[in-house]
Amino acid sequence: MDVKLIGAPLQDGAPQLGCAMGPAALRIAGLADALTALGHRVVDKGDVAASPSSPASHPNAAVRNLAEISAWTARLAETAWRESADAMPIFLGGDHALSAGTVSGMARRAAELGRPLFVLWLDAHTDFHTLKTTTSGNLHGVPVAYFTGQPGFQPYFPTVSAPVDPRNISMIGIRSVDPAEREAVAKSGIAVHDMRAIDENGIAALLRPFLERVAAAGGLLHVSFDVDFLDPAVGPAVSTTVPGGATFREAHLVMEMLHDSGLVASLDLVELNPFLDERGRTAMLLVELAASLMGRKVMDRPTRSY
Ligand code: EXY
Ligand code: MN
Ligand code: MN
Ligand code: MN
Repeated sequence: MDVKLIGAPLQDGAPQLGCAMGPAALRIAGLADALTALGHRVVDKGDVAASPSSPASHPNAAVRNLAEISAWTARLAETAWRESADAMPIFLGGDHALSAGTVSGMARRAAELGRPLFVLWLDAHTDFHTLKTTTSGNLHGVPVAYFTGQPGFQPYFPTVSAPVDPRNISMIGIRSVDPAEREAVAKSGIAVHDMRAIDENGIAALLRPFLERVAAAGGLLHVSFDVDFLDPAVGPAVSTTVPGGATFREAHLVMEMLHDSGLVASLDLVELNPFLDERGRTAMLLVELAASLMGRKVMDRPTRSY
C-alpha cells in the first residue's frame, strides 16, 4: 500500500511542551523502515508548518493558543484532504489538537467519495470539550467536538465542510472525562467504551461490531491513537497519563484486527512527548503498533531486547 508520513509537530494544545519532538522521535524509532519492511511504499512528506495570521481571543479566558491551533487545523485539514487522494496518510503528532484538522480533512475526502467517515478514538479522554466548556483551556481536549460540528467553534476555527456523524465514532479506553464532556458525549450518539467495558468484555468484543458496521456502510475508517490510551507503565511518554490503561497486547490486538479488516484509510499517532520517554521506549512501541496495523504478525516480532 502507498503510505505517506506527515509530521505535525504541534504542541500548543497540550499543557506542557515536548510533543513538537514527536515526529522526529517516531522517525528515529524507525517508522519508515518498519513499514517498508512489510512491503509498503512509504513516502515521508516531512513536517507541516502553520502559523496564525493574527492573534485571537475567546470569551472563555482559559482558552490557550487559540490562533495557533486554528491555523494548524486549517493547514492539516487541507493536507489530509490533499494527501489522502492516492495514499494512506499517517500523521505524526504532535498533540491531539491535530486531529481537528486531520479528521475534518479526511471527512471531506470521504464525502467527495460518497462514503461515510468512521472514527476509532483510542484514548483515555473523550476530547469532547468546546471552546466554551473547557476549563483547562488546552485545545487537545476539543478535537472531537470540533469535527462533529458542535456549536461554538465559529468564527474562531475553520468551518467543518463535512461534520462527522457522532454515531460513526467509537471510543475505546476512556477513563478520564470532565463533567461538561460527560453530559455532552452522553447525548451525542458516540459509542463510549470505558476501561471497565474492556475489562468485562475484552477489547475484541467491543471492536468487532464497530468494524462490521464500517464494512456494511462502505465507510472509510480513520484511527486516532492517543498514547494515553495505553497504561502509563506501557507508554509513559505522554503528558496526560491516567492509570489503568490498555495493555501492550490489547493495543496490538486492536491494530491486528484493524489490519485484517482492511478498512483503515488514515491514522493519527498523537501525544507522544519524547521529553518524558525512557530511551525511546514509547516511540518504539508506537512504531511496533503501526507495524501491527500495517500487517506485521505476532510471530514476526524481531528478536531484540526490550
Ligand atoms: N479533559 C481534560 C482537558 O480538557 O483538559 C483533559 C484532556 C486531555 C486531552 C488529551 C489528548 O487526550
Ligand atoms: Mn486525546
Ligand atoms: Mn488522551
Ligand atoms: Mn496487508
